[in-house]
Amino acid sequence: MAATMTKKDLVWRSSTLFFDIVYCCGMFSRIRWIFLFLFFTVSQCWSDEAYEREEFLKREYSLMKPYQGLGSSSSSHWDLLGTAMITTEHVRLTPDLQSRQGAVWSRIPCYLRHWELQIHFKIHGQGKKNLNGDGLALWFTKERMQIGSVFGNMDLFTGLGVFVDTYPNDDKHQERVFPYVSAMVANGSVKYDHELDGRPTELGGCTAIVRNQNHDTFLLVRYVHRRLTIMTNIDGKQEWRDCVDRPGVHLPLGYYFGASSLTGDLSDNHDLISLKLYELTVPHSEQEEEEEEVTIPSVDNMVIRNVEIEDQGMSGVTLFFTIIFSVLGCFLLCVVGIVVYSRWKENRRKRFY
Ligand SMILES: [Ca+2]
Repeated sequence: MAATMTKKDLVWRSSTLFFDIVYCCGMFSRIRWIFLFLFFTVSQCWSDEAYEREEFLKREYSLMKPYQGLGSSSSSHWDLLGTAMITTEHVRLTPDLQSRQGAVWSRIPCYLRHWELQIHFKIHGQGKKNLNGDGLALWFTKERMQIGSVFGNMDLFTGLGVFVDTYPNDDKHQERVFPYVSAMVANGSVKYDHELDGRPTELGGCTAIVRNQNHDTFLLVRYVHRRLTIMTNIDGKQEWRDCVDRPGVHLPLGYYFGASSLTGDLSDNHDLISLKLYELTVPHSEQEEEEEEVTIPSVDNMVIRNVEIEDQGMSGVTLFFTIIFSVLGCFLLCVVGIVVYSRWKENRRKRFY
């Protein structure tokens, strides 16, 4: 936004100055039309370049310093939950202590079609590498203000979750380097699988060495024309790197933005410095006009299903007791059958004599 305004201002000021000079010199008529033609051509090129140039910060969905009245006042746009607390420098979702859960949730449902969320965060703590946990998550969901096991939020959520997972629970897959950023879209019937670090349901992801860094670390989540893009800026070089790029992601309007975090046996400070939401103005596509309103989150070419029920089936303990009770039942039926049969046989014999 700032970059565009500067360029356009510069062009406009230059044009005004140029008109004055040209007018003074009496050459106004022909040159004016040539100049106007050039000006509009250049402006058109800039506006076609990219939607970032037309972005607008939406303060009602953003969380920035100073965090005055956050959570407590009625005019605040955000609520705090669990261990989340405000300092002058950040909103600390969890301290570097075991078994803590904290979150911040936007109070206003978001009806923007195209948006970009930039997250400035810091994860740091005393624990050595892989002796820290569990990470933080960003949310765009139907539900809000629920404490739970998925990075401090409820399981079986409806919407989008973006996870900065700092602890590798699944030690069988050593090829993946943690911390790891991944995304998941769920429709209220899918569990996040902690033991597998969410692998069965992830849309994509990337390694992001974000812990105990001295420089600032950022994450970007962009949703434009049903395309979900996640980028990281974590090297202190002010460069965005691609992490997830997935078309065909259908998210309903009217969901809530949130951020949450959880510590278990292992811990970290999970600090949120800012959440900035930009509305992106993008060229309207005919395809978009034809599309029906999304009511249930979904992803093209991906079946969102209940992993727990379909994949695990009957557990070992359940199977053991089912067999035991079946055998006992059969035995009992046989005993009853034998008793009834011998009584009947005895009665029959008595009748004969
Ligand atoms: Ca994990």
